[in-house]
Amino acid sequence: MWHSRTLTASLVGAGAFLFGAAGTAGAYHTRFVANNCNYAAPTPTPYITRDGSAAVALRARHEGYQWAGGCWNDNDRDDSPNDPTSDPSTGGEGGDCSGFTFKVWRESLNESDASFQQWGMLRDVHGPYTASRFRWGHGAPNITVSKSALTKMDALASESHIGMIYATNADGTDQIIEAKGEAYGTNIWTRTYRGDSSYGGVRRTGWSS
Ligand SMILES: [Ca+2]
Ligand SMILES: [Ca+2]
Repeated sequence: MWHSRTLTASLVGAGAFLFGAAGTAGAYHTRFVANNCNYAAPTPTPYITRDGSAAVALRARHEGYQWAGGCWNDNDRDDSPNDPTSDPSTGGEGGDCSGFTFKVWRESLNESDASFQQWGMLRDVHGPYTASRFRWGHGAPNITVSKSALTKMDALASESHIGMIYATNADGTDQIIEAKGEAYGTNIWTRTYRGDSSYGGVRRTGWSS
């Protein structure tokens, strides 16, 4: 979701820098990424299942949210709470909605490459897709699909958000696993995105099962 806010972020970031230069800002920084994350190359994986992908996603449950981020641990707590939501450079724990989806779907940084790439939990990577770009099926691995055809670990995406389907409830709502926001972190919530016309169905192609 960060792309559409890049200009705003730049302006706010510039302001934060000036403020920081005065020596009074920056106390919120946990330096989570700097202290915990890495830039290791991904491991190509020829076989990927929806259940396996759900297990990968569950490791991020109860972890933090970081705008434009993509690095988390598995201690079931947000290690970087209360970061300013307007600042994409706080270096906190967690993915944002699209970074989380990118990593769980094991996508490549190369948008024309549909292969599966396993990124470590502590690998700081967001990937090239915003929620909006997922929404419209951008990138070789991604397609749009009818919402009625969606199944486990497919996604519902809007111009500003994306979440993956962990399970579907009897009443037609979905249990969505998503990186929701700074105040919420990453978790599973029952959502009505499927019935919301601003959301479309999105699928990562190539699953083994
Ligand atoms: Ca954590
Ligand atoms: Ca945070």
